[in-house]
Amino acid sequence: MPIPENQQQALVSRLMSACGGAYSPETRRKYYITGPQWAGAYQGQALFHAPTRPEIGYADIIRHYGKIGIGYWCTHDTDVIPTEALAKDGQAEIVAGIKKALAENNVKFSMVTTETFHHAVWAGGPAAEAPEVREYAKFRVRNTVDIGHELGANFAVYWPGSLGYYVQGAIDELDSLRWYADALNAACDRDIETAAKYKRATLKHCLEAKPFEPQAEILLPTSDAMLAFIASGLLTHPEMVGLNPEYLHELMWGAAPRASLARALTAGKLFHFDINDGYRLKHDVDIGVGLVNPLDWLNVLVLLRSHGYNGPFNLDYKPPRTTSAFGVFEVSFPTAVDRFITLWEMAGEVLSDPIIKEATDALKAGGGAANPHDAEAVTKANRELLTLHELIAHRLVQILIGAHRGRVFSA
Ligand code: XLS
Ligand code: MG
Ligand code: MG
Repeated sequence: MPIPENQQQALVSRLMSACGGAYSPETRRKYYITGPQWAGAYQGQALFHAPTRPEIGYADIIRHYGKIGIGYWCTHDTDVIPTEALAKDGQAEIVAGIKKALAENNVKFSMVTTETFHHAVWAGGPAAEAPEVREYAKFRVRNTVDIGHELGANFAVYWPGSLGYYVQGAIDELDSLRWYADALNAACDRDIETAAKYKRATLKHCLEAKPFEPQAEILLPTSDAMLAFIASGLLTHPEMVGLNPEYLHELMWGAAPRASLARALTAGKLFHFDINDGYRLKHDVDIGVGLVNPLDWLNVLVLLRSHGYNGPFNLDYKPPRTTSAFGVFEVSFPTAVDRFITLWEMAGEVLSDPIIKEATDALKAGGGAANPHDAEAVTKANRELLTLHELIAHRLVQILIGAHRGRVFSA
C-alpha cells in the first residue's frame, strides 16, 4: 500500500525509535564530536546531481546539532560569510550571529578552515604564479586565523585540493610547494600574534590530503606526502603544523587508513580526524561513518584509543541525497554519531578483552628459540603461536557483531 507523503515522517520516526540503541544528547556530548556547517548544509548536489534538499542556514544547523548532542561546530570561512564580506564589517556581523547561535544552543566552536577551492579566484590554485593570488591566499588564511580566535577555535584546517593541475608542464611543482608554504607561514605568524592578543594558545594547523580531486593531479595527495612537506624545511613553524587525515581520503588511494594514521601518530602529527566511510579507489563519496567498513573502523578506533589520540572526530560526511531535509537531522546525524560512539566503546572492549590480551601477550613473548640466529629454529618456535593472528581477527569480528557475548544463530 502506498504511504502518503504526510505519513512518511511519522513512519521514519517510528522506525528510528524501533531501531533503539540511541544515546542521549548528554552522552553524545561527552565525545569530542564536531559537526561541520557544510555537512549539515549539503543539499545533495554534485557534478551530475541537482540538489534534493532546500537551503538551510547556520542558525538552524547549530540548533539541530545542539539538540542531537553534537557539542562542536566548525566551518569554512566562506560557508556562511560571503567572499566579498571577508575581513569587513559584514564578517563581524555574521561572526556575532554565530557566537549568539552557539551560545544559545550550548555548542562550542572547534575549527575553522579556509576555502581555497570553490571561488574562481582559485582557478590556478592557492599558490598560483601571479603574486596577487598568493597575496590573496595569505590574506584569506590570516583572516581565517582571526575568525578562529574570535570564535574560540583550537584548530585550523587546510585542504589544498586545488594545489595541482589539469595539464602538466605549465607550473613548476617546486615553486608551487614553496609558495603554498609561504601561505601557511603567514597563517602561523598571524596566529602567534593573534593568540597573544587574545591570551589564548595558538591554533593547531592541520593539513588535509585527498588523492584524486578536484585537480587532475594533486601536489600533496596523501597524508604521507604532507608529512614530508611539513618536514621539508619550507615551513617556518613546522611544530605548529600537523595533519587532519580523512578516513575516506586515505582509503580512496588504496591505503590502509589504520596504517596511515599510525604513520601520523608516529610523527606526532595526528591533530584532527575527519570521519566518514566509503570505498577504495572511488571518488569522495563521504558516506556516514561505519556504514561501509565497520570492522575497519573498529580497528582504527582501537589504534587511536591505544595511542591516546584526544583530538576531534569531525563528521565530514554527506548525508545521502536520498535522505530528506527532515531525515538529515532525525536520522543521518544522530545515527552517524551513535555508530561512532558504539564503535569507540567497542574499541574499549577490544582493549580489555582477555582473549585478545592473552593472545597478544603470547605473540609478544614469542616461542623462545634457543638460537635466534637459526632461521629454522626461530620459525619452529613460533609456528603454533602465529595462528593467533587469525584467532584475534575472529575475536574482533565477534566483538563487532556481539558474538563475544554469546550471540549465536541457530540453523
Ligand atoms: C573535501 C574536504 C573538505 C575539508 C575541509 O573533500 O573533506 O570538506 O575537510 O575543507
Ligand atoms: Mg575532510
Ligand atoms: Mg571526503
